[in-house]
Amino acid sequence: MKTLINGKKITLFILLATIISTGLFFGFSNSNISALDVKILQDGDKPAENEIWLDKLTFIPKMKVIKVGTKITWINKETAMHTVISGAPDAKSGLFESKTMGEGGKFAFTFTEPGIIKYYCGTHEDMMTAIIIVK
Ligand SMILES: [Cu+2]
Repeated sequence: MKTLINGKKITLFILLATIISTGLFFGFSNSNISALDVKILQDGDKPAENEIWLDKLTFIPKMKVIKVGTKITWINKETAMHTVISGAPDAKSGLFESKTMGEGGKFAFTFTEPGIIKYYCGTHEDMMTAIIIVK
């Protein structure tokens, strides 16, 4: 009888531990991984170290920190036509400007100075972000 009670207690402890750890795991996931990241992981496909994808009308990753001398390659992963232009829609900076890219189109630029470089898509001007270049 005593053994049975101990057995039930152990089972209950394991059950509670499982529920708590599962809750922590999913709670952690939900607060730190956006729906977009989850989609990328499910696809089993994500940008390489120095790639930025143009997909679902956004840049992936949206923000990136790189070192001076890094060559970034933007790749259009969808059928929508995109461009990559330095600056902002009302103020091109002139540092770089791609041609219009269809699906699979690529554009590369090597950042040689530290700073924060804003860039956007000329065909979807709400697609706008920045890249941070550090020494
Ligand atoms: Cu675009």
